[in-house]
Parts: sequence; structure tokens; C-alpha cells
Amino acid sequence: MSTPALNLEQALAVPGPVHTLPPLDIAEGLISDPALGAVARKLRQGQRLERADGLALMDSKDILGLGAMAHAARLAKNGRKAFYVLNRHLNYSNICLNKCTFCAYWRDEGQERAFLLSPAEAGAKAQERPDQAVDEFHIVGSCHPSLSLSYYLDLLAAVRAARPQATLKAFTPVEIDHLARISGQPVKDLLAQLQAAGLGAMPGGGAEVFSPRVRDKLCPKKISGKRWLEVSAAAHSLGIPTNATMLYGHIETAEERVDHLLALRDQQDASGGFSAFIPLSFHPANTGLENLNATTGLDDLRVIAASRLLLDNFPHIKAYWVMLGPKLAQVALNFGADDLDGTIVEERITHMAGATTAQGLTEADLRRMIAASGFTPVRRDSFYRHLPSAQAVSADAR
Ligand code: V47
Repeated sequence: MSTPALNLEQALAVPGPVHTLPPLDIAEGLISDPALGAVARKLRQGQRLERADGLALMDSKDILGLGAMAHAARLAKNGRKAFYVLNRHLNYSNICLNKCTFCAYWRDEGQERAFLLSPAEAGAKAQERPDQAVDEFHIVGSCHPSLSLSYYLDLLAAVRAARPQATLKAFTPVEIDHLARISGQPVKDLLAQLQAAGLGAMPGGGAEVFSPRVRDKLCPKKISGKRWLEVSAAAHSLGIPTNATMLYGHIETAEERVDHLLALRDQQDASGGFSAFIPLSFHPANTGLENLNATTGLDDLRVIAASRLLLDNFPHIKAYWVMLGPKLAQVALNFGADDLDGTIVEERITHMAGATTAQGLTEADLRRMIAASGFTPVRRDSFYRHLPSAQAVSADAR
């Protein structure tokens, strides 16, 4: 299927920058934690939540109360739709200057398991399984010490040539900042050049937790949270929709989580181009924080629910099945999430940190997970436009 070019308003999944929640229908008897009572009252009146409300959400063990509130917000935003995308992750390199403590993926040049795909190799991967549709390539790598901008332009060109109809969702704000520096250009000029080369959207990685305290400890070489937001805003100003993430479950406090979410909400008010928020549960294996425990299911659901409620101006919350596991991702659809991400095919970052989930899921798996939880599966493109299920299309073609 060929995808027509988008104008700015279509490309941004929200009609205007501020998009708060309508008054929500939350039954009194569903909340057992008294601290959540005041939050529920505000939501019933359509009031925007504040920092103290966020802390009440982030500290509560009343998982059913949290779920009831987040589910009401989810229904107001997305009804009973649950989205998925036919995507493929393409990691071009793990050779990275930043060497973050929480990351098991990075390597030094020449080290065991270090890799760098040539643009031709990336193009060949993009062409694999020609019978299976790909609507989006999620292209992410590292801050490589010696590649020049021409490599990244060639990479986009090779993937684009392999599957011209797929959207290239490429390079986190961290990589974009790195490319701007190595090419000596302002971020906006660099983004315009990448956009002309086929970049259609950007993933939300590298946000971690914006707190300078956490960044100083875990990723001192990475750009600041302020810079991450500036790069995202520059993309929004060019009509490039982007995502946002938060890596939680390591050394961050509840306050730092809430402040991260509120900084994203402020940025969305200002620049309006975030499509989805993806909470990322920390996986400790093979990292510098191996002594930490993995997150619990309660914490995962709580972060998803709190995100849905605080990020009232984000159209979508993803339950990323690679990190949550498919079963909890399915449950998360009742706790505020409306998107399961996609088929993925090959995942490296979380699996190098000990994930035990599959490398990929089929469209049938995703549709079954969604339908079995009582939601309506919707195949989407990178801009949340609905697409017919590829299964239905191939069945029709028979
Ligand atoms: O940027 C690194 C995080 C991110 C670990 O935008 C870790 O649609 C857990 O950003 N344990 C990559 N997380 C994943 C990502 C993403 C995934 C799915 C969809 C989208 C989207 C974005 O994973 C990294 C970093 O923040 N990460 N190490 C770890 N040990």
C-alpha cells in the first residue's frame, strides 16, 4: 500500500498542542486508597493533575483504583481500540561513546559482540521476508566514535530503497544531537536534511530519567534532559512526530519519575508533536547495575496508569511487550495503555540485558492478545492512521 505524504497537522497525532482529559466517569467504590480519592475527584471534574497528584499515583498500592482511573482516561482518549504496527527493529551499531551504566548493549570498537552494519547490510535486512509487510522501520544505534553523516544518509537511503512504502522512524534525540555535532550543523538543519533523505518519525529512546542526579550517576556522557527535549521540539517544528520514553526501576525516586512526566507534558503543551509515551522497565542483567532487582508487575502497571493520567496531552501510551512480556502487556491494556508496539522481528537492546521474551511476534499473535482482552485490534502506521489487517488483506487476495 502506498502512503500519501502528510501535512503537519495530519502528521502530528494531536490536533493542537494542549489536549487535556474530559471529565471522567470513575465510580466511587473502585478506589480504596484514601490518597487517590482527591485525585479521582479532580479527574471527575476534568481538572489537570499536579505534582502532588502524580506522587499519590506513583506511591499507591491500590492497583485496582489506579487501573480504574487510568482505564477511564484510556477510554476517553482511544475508546476500546488497541493499536499495533507491523514494524522491524534495525540496530545499525552498538559501538557507543556514551557507555551508560544501565545499558548492556554498548561495546567499544573491536570488543566481543561489537557490531556495525554497512548500509548495504541494513538494506539487505530490510528486504528479508518479502512476503511479510513492514509499515515501519525502527532504526536506532549508538553515538559511534568515527562514522560521518554520510553513513547515516546512506543508511536511510538503503532501507528506503529496500521497502519504499515503509516509514523510517529513525534516530533518538541523543543520536540526532550527536549527528548535529559531528556534521557541524544546527539540529534543525540536520533534521531537515534527514527528513529530505526519508526520515519520517523519531523514536523516543535516550530520555532515561531527566533528573540531573540520575544522569550524573548513570549516564554522565549523555545529553541532558533539557537538550533531549530541545531536540524533540526541533523535530516537532518540522512536522516530524516523535515518541518519548522513561527508563524506570533503577535508582530513580518517585519524585524524579513524576518530574520526568511533567517535563514531557510541558514540552507537549509547547510543541505538540509527541505521539506516544513508552515506559521502559529496567532490565539489570549484564549491566553495571546487575545487583538491582527487576521491576515488579505492580510497579509496571502503576507506571503505565500514572503515565496515562499525568500525560493528558499524549494521544497514546504503549505497553512495550518486549520489556513487559506479552502477558503483562495484555493486562496493561486495562491500565491505560492503548498500543502494544509491534512485530519487532529482531530486538537487541533489552535482550542483551537479559530479556526472555521472543525476538518478534506475528500480526496474528498481536491481534489475538488484543481481542482476547476485549479490545478492538487496529493495525496502524507510524502516524496512527488505521490500516486494514494484513491478514485480512492476504485472505481477501486468496
Ligand atoms: O534508549 C537501555 C533503554 C531504550 C536498558 O519510540 C534499557 O516507539 C531496559 O527507546 N533495560 C531503547 N531499558 C528502547 C526504546 C523504544 C522501545 C520501543 C519503542 C520505542 C518507540 C522506543 O531502552 C534506550 C534506553 O532508554 N534501555 N538499557 C536496560 N538495561
